[in-house]
Amino acid sequence: MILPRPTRLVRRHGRFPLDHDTAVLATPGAEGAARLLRSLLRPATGLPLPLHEDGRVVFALDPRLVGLGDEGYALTVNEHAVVLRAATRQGLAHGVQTIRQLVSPVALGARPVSGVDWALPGVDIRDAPRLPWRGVLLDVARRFQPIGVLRRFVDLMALHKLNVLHLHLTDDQGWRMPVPRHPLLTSVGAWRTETDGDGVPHGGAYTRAELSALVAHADERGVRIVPEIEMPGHARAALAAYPRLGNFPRRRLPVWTRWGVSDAVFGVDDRVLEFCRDVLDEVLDVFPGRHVHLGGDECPTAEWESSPGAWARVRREGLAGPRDLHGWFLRTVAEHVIARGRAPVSWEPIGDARAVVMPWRDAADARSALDLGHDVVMAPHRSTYLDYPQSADPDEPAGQPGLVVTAHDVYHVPLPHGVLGAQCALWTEYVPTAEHLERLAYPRLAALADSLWVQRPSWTDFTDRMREHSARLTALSVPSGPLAGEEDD
Ligand code: TNX
Repeated sequence: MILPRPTRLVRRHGRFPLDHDTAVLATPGAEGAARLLRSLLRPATGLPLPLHEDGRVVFALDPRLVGLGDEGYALTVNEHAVVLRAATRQGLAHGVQTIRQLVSPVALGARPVSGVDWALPGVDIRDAPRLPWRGVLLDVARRFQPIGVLRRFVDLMALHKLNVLHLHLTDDQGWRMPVPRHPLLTSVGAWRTETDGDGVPHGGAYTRAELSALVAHADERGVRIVPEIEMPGHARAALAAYPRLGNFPRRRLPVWTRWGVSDAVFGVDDRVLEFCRDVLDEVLDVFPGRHVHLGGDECPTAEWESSPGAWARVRREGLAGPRDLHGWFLRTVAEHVIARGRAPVSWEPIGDARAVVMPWRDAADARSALDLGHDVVMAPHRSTYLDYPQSADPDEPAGQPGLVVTAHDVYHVPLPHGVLGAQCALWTEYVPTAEHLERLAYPRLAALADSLWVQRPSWTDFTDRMREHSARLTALSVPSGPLAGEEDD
């Protein structure tokens, strides 16, 4: 049983044997998908799957294939051949994951297994997602994760045909992306002396080469990365590196060692805007995707209220008061992103600048954002925040207190008509290890993936699929949590 459930799947007679003689034929542009399948199956099966013009596993990139959208694919398996066709490389990448799921679950493991029949069952599949934005936020600012953890995170997303990794790269507690013109962002801003009084220093940053390689790795798997640089709040790591970016330039602040929302926010003079443009230019360079997230959440205005520089800006821009500086700041920076041909994303609507908005407080906020003409990606915390525990079981690892978000809650994330999709968020204040991260992510991300992909989501159908899918997660050593939730729809 494939997860997410394919749009249309018909079983056919016959099986296609995958063995040491099986070769792959790829049309121009489809070689990447062929390579991907080989690298995914190789560790457990040992099958060489070489490229050969007589290959009977056929990968075809065919831009004239219509009716399957940007991400769809068509797959036929019978006793003679496997034929995967798609109009885009992303469609092929999703098809590869389906082929992988048609093989025995042990094929997903990292170590060689013998004595297993790797044959594929005969099928006829036409498949395409219901919604185009099926995402996950990963907060690497609160806890730095080595790049290998991110690669594996992308691999697991791809298995579920999730297609957007929203990388939360900066926050009060750390800055993870190097910007050559502002080297202290990572030499200072990536490090904090301790967290919550534990006395243990924490930090780390990626290199540009690592991030570029991650972009390419994700792209081969049909996943795009939306980088987020937080502004004007959640900016204390940047202020620790460059105090002049703050409202009180002579004040020295360390990278924050507590959780919560720091009062220290960006100042509003021209040098700060110039800095933000520099940072974003580097971000646009490293991350070629259309969307760039500007943050924009939880920005206390107390500092602006008491800063003469902020009042000067209020007068210069003809604003009603310091509270309006938040919208002004984001609008100004968003214009820069738009001028570079990209699309800004933010947690709140940015005035009249068209943006992708992610309502996170309440699903009802989506309606007003849609009415204002924004694109909307649902991120309401009650159904998508994976830092909350996924069951009330006392053995459940600790998370953000206050709420339980079950797989059932995620599956039923509200999707008002007209939204682009939804995403889950893995904030990491309460997530100390990479293992804990995966434990929180699954099976809830599988629930999100199925709910956004299939045309008519059904919780019962999903849980049936999940029983088989768990064997795949086990083969991949994913320490997944309980499938908690209601028993029916
Ligand atoms: C709210 S939602 C945040 C994050 C925290 C999270 C903790 C949003 C845009 N901001 O900064 O990590 O809650 O659950």
